[in-house]
Amino acid sequence: MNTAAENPQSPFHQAVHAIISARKVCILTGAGISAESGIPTFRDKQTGLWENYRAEDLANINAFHRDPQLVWSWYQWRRTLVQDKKPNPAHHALFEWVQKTPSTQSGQTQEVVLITQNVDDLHEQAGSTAAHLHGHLWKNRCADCHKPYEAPIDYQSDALLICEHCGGYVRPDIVWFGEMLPQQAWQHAELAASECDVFISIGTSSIVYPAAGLAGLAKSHGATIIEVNPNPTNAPVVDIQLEGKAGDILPALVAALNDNLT
Ligand code: BV8
Ligand code: ZN
Repeated sequence: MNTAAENPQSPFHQAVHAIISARKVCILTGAGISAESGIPTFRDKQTGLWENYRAEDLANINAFHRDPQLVWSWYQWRRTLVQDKKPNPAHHALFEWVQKTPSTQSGQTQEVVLITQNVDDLHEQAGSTAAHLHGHLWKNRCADCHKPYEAPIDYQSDALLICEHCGGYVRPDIVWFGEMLPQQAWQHAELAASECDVFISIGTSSIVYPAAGLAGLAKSHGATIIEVNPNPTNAPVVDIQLEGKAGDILPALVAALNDNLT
């Protein structure tokens, strides 16, 4: 019996065909690509101390101004959760794809741009370079003068840290709800989405803007939109739905590409 991967009409084959003929590919990842590494996704129910809080209610500047200790403790807790987590086969497959500087069927070098909404560093641990639209869980800066805070931090401690330059509180260098995205990363993402022939959305519920608007931007410029998610968003913008876990689909996809891309 034909499995999905063998059936030439399957979404998997359609995706491979679209990618091997694409000169430019833009990949956007969300929390779902890190799920198989053991990092809860952004909308997973929180656990323990934090089960009565919604991430959106803590990841915003008003919450930090209202109760800096609560928000800082939440990030310190998340850091203890994430610090021992490692990349999974999906992260490694993306690195392998880009690292092999693939060329298309017509022999042109294929350009692959990786954009992430995630604040973990699992793409970097796997060797990839990713543009971070929402910042970095491991970086900190002053909430007032915005100077980076680079002293080592004990993630087990909840003690609020004070900026040596202005006495302000130290906060994670992360984009909170209601805050602008880092200009350089956002412009890089907009350019990559508007120029690509194929846009692949991996492990995101496509709820948070402006990142969730990138697929529509790519589509408006003629790109084919592929989604990798075990729970399809069924967004009208998606052309090819690859229903499944990133850790299963990405290695199979890159293996199929390797057969077609030199
Ligand atoms: C902005 C850092 C301009 C925090 C994050 C009022 C005022 C201002 C703006 C707004 C407003 N009202 C609405 C907005 C826009 C707002 C927004 O979009 N809100 C949503 C809730 C509607 N956006 C903003 O505020 C942005 N800024 O607009 O600035 C501005 C500024 C001022 C005034 C006006 C305009 C800033 C958004 C950034 C927020 N920060 N993260 C932190 O991490 O602590 S966003 C947060 O959500 C995470 O970064 C996460 O990456 C992101 C998206 O979530 P997902 O990655 O999609 O994760 P999720 O859990 O939702 O889904 C996981 C998916 O994986 C699921 O689909 C699941 O099925 C799938 N999955 C599970 N397992 C697997 C899998 N997939 C594959 N394989 C698996 N194994
Ligand atoms: Zn300061």
